[in-house]
Amino acid sequence: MRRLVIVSNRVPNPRERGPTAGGLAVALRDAIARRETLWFGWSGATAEATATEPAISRHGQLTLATLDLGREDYRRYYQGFANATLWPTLHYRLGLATFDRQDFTGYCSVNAAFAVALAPLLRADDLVWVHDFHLFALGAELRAGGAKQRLGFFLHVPFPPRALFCALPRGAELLRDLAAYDVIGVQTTEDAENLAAALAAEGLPDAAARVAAFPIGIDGEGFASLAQREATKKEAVRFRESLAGRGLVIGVDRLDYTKGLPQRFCGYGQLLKRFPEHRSKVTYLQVTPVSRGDVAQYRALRRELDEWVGRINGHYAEPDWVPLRYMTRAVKRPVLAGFMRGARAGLVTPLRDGMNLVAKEYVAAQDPADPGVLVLSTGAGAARELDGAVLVNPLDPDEIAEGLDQALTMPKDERLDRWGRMNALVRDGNARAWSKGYLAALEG
Ligand code: ADQ
Repeated sequence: MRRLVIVSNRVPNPRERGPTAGGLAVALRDAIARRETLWFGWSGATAEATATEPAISRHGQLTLATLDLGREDYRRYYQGFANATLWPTLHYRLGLATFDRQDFTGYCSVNAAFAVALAPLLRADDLVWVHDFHLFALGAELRAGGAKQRLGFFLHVPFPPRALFCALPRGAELLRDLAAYDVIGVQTTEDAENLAAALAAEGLPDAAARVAAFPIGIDGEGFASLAQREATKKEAVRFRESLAGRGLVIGVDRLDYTKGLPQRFCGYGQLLKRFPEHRSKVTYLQVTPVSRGDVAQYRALRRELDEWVGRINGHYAEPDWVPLRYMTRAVKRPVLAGFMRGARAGLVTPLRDGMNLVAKEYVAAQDPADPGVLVLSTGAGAARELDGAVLVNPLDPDEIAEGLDQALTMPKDERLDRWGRMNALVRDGNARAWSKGYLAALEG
């Protein structure tokens, strides 16, 4: 079996195995377990200058090769072009994108530095799988250095319509870089159509033909047994008791402006206003650890959410009832899994999301005998697959309120029917099927 080379912005910490590992590490676990793998990327540490020699560590069949980033490169490539330019643009938020030519130069030079450091580690028959928007240019840099291996790319976030992407300065250059890859994977057919149209319009019809959708999945069975186990543990029991028999609505997201949190909080406020029968009968727990706290837009979002929480609780709380429990500290994934199982509704309303794994995790976590209802944004890639969800437009707080009301009052027969359809999909379209399907395409 050919060796797999994974390249991503961050390389996971090898100590974080099992339920604490990040999304990508979980999604790729099966692929890694089956064959010899080299995982290359940023160490997560910064230094005076970007390293030229990777640090190598071996863990059985898996070898990790990591580079420290120079502080200026970190600022230009990571905080700058990747997070402040590409992230908002790819999520259809052109108005939030900033462009700085030096950031773009920093982005290109880190992609080039990755290629130079990776090239000597490659074997002739390696399969190279590059992940996400931080590394659009890596394939072209590897080709420029003479790489002949099969090179694959997978974009975890959405790809917007061509006119939107091409409004980005240097957007055309990034499309030409993408053409270096043999397989160009995205999450949904909508993303695939958008990206193929952009490549074709750039005069790259062959690259357009290499674009395909590979919707990412989770380890549904693993998450289901985790949730079942955790629901009986001390933390989940104490939490359940604190609800005093009230129905639970749960939201789990990174603090990010793509996740639609102000609209979601407003929607919950509308539920309490327009459907007063739910007052004192329901509790909404939102777990949202702060991410990218050093970016101004994220600090502003945090303030906005603090205000929403104060407004809703100030207006509706009773001495013995807090309508919205909001946490910006991280809660461990296993504990969250146990909480999800006890929730009558999972509220997942990103404005745009490549897939959204929380939606699939919520489905997997449910008790098959008495499942809750997923209220899901039409802007999440997961909405293309999870047709048993109550779908809502995440920009319309009233629609969110109506969706929540529908979820909280849904008869058991309907809940069972909707959940059964979604659960079959989550189990079959799992992480293993995703990596297997992608690698089969990459092997050609
Ligand atoms: P993310 O934007 O990080 O991922 P998502 O897919 O929802 O979004 O979550 C990834 C993982 O992080 C999930 O396993 C989830 O449980 C965990 N997580 C999220 N919030 C958490 C919290 N508060 N506490 C603990 N764990 C939390 C990007 C894209 C997505 C795409 C994934 C995978 O933006 O659209 O689905 O990659 O391709």
